[in-house]
Amino acid sequence: MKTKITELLGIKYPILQGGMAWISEHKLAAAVSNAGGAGIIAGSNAPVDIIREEIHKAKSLTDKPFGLNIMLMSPNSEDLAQLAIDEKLTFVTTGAGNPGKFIPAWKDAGVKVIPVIPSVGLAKRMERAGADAVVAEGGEAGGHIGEISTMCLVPQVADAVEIPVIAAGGIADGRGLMASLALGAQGVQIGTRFLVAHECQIHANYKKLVVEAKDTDSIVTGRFTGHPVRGIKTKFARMLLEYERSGRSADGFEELTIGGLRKAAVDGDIEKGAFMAGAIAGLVSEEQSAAEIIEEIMDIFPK
Ligand code: TUI
Repeated sequence: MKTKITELLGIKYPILQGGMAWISEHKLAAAVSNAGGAGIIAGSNAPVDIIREEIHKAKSLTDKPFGLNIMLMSPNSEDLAQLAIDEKLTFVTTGAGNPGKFIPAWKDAGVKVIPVIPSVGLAKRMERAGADAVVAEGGEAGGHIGEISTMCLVPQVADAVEIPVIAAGGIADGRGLMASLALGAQGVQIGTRFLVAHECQIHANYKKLVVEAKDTDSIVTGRFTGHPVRGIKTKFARMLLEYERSGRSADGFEELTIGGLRKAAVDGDIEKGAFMAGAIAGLVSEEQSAAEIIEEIMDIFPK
């Protein structure tokens, strides 16, 4: 399948794997890239040396293009921005902020820039700053999210910018890809379904929660902090919702949730983990290899 995104990144299928902090490591990224999509290593909060090693390991597993996700709220973002240049990566995606100040250096180095954005205004700003494409991420996505649903965001962003748009949030199968293309996107970014890929090295408890989730098992916590996060509705997540409804302080809330994603992904801690996942988790019902996932997504398109 050829779209502006397959052309831009030199990939077979217009499917990016979400750059998920604490989750998207070299093994998953390389498997997705080998299967014809675009794998992404998440920079997370990790020291730059660890991420350099992750990139080297991915390069040992694939000769296909893959990218680096930089979470702009994290203190290592400057170092990671340089790392993408030093490692001559095909592309970077950015989240949770404005990557404008890094874009000229990436462009000079030939690193393609794909900011993740939750609104039309930011998409336009990123296009003016020189972005090569944007990921328009709707509020159905897992993790830190914006307010607008994917169905409403994607066509508005597609109308507002000339650069290609990648849809994200609530997409897990071929129907989601087809719908995204109908909305004006040139590709999709998928996170939740890749959580349960065999090559994804998160704790088994995390995968089990995603596989067993039904449609109503996804909730958003922390709206009152200004950093809403979507994840699986565990007992802990329900407690957080009660906390925010009780009118207690945002500082106390942050203290409760700090390190929650690590606790989920690494320790599988059901009691205190933040099992971030998208609203489409209910559709994800089996663990498969990254290649099986991608082949299944592409299955509904004529060969
Ligand atoms: O970044 C994400 N999703 C994430 S980051 C993350 S790590 C985390 N851990 C604990 C608490 C909170 C986060 C988990 N999930 N998605 C991309 C995304 N970017 N969603 C929303 C945005 C965004 C928000 C504001 C992008 C730009 C932006 O700009 C603000 C400005 O004007 O600078």
